[in-house]
Parts: sequence; structure tokens; C-alpha cells
Amino acid sequence: MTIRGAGRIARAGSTALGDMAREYAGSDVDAFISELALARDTILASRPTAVSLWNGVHATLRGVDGCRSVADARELVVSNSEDFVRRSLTAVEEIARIGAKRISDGDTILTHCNSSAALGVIKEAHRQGKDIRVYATESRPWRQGILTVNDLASAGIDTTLIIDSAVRSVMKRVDKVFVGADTVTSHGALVNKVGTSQLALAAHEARVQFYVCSETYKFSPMTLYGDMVTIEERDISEVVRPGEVPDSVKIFNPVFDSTPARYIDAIITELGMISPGSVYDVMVRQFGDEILRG
Ligand code: RI2
Repeated sequence: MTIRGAGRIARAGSTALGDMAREYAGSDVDAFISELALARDTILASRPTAVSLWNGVHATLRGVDGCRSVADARELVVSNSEDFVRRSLTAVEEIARIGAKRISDGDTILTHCNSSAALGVIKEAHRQGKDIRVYATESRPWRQGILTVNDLASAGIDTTLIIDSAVRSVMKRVDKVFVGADTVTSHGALVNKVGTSQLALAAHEARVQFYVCSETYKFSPMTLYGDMVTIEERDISEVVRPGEVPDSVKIFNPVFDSTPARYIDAIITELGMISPGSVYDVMVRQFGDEILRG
């Protein structure tokens, strides 16, 4: 939890492998490749839900198995890592440019948790001179909403913090919802911070547009083959203090939830705005046959 946000997590995983390659002092290429594989598995185990990490790590190690010397492998991993990080940062900027066009002067926006992609869109609309107001959820238990309201307020945006259970009652004042993504499945469902699906339901009920801001490396190739997205569960200490409830009370602390495609108006990617039904086509274009088969 030191590094938060699916994009930042992916860039951190990729950068770690790049740094490891840069600093590797051995001369046996097979040993180097084995150590990289071990590092890959350790990094992936750290956050099971965000596929951005999986895609970032695999993009960084792509082609390394074919390298015949440590120097070649090092050069490839370092360059793959730099390329991934650059593409990731550019994607956030592109999403901001595209998404900001969907925000009109006078709009009231609702966002959830702390997504750099969604905040990029909102801040770009404000930078363009649009008069907007933003409601941001607290996002228990880690309260990443505090990061969000600090970011928005320092950009000079009219910002209101609400508790998560106020979402439905606030929705009647909202014009558009913008959220980020941890993973988007092949059938266009969104896996994002727990509570996102409640925003989507309330938005649907109130006929408020619901936009997902997602770089395409948050699209999950594994879901194409029927794999479920693992929803990370975290420690009960995030929810209750020691002794606050009897030991007989079970605590369930899922960190993410899934929003079905039918509640999503559009997914804003660096390639443009797409419908949830287009995710498969974009995946094929982005990842190609090789990774989709793998
Ligand atoms: P960006 C965060 O979760 C939130 O769920 C957010 O919507 C999502 O990542 C995407 O964030 P976590 O991975 O990549 O920090 O847009 O637990 O910053």
C-alpha cells in the first residue's frame, strides 16, 4: 500500500525489473533469466487484482527468453521497462485530453477512490477553464479519497468530500461519474476499488453518465479464457480496532468489486472512447495473438 493506483503499481513493477537488470553483476544468462522469473513472480504476488501489474511486468520481460547473453538480456529488459513507463505516462495524458471533452461547463462530477487517470480528466477540464464541481468519496477503509480531495483542491477545483454511504443521495446533484480501473475484463466489466459498483448502480438509477478512465494495459487477456479476476481481500485490522468486536464476529474486507458492462456508458482509453463491447477487439490489437494465446 506504499504505492497506490493501478498505473503507478504497474510502472513500479516494470521499473523494479529494469533496475534489477541494470544492476545484475552475473555472467550466466540462464541464471539471470531464472532470477528475473523469480522477481516477476514476487512482484505479481504483491497485488493480485490489478492486471496492469501483470501486463507491465510481462511487457518488460517480453523476448528475454530468446537472449543469448546477459548483456543482450539486460539491454532488452531496460529498454522494455523504459518503453512501458513512457507509454503508461503518455496514456494518462491522452486519456485526460479525450475525457475532458466529455465534461461541460457547469458540470458536477463524482469520482471514487484515487485514480490518476480519472483525476487527469477532471483536472484537464478545469485547466481548460470549465466551471466544475467535484464530489469525491472517502473510500474506506484506506480513505484514498483524502488524497483525491487534496489533489483537486490544490488544483483550485471546487471539491466536496462525502462518506461512501452518501453516494446515492448525492447522485441527484451529479451530471457525470468518472472512475479509474484496476482491471477491465474481455466482456467489458470493470474491476475497481470496492464501492465502484454502487456508484454505477446509483448513476444508472439516476440516469447519470458513468465513464471509466482506463489505459489499455488494464485490459485483462486472462479473462478471455474464462479466468476470474482475483479480488484481493485485506487484513481485518483495516476495518476494526483490536477488541472492538467479539472474536466471534467475522470481518470480510474485499478491496475491489466488479461493475457489469451494462452500467458503463464508455471506457476512455489512450486510443479513444470505446464501448465496453469493444474491449476484445482492442485487446487483440494491443496485445496481439502471442500474448492472447499465452
Ligand atoms: P490509476 C486504485 O486502486 C483505485 O481503484 C483506482 O480507481 C485504480 O487503482 C486506478 O488508479 P489500488 O490499485 O491507475 O490503488 O488511475 O488499490 O491511478
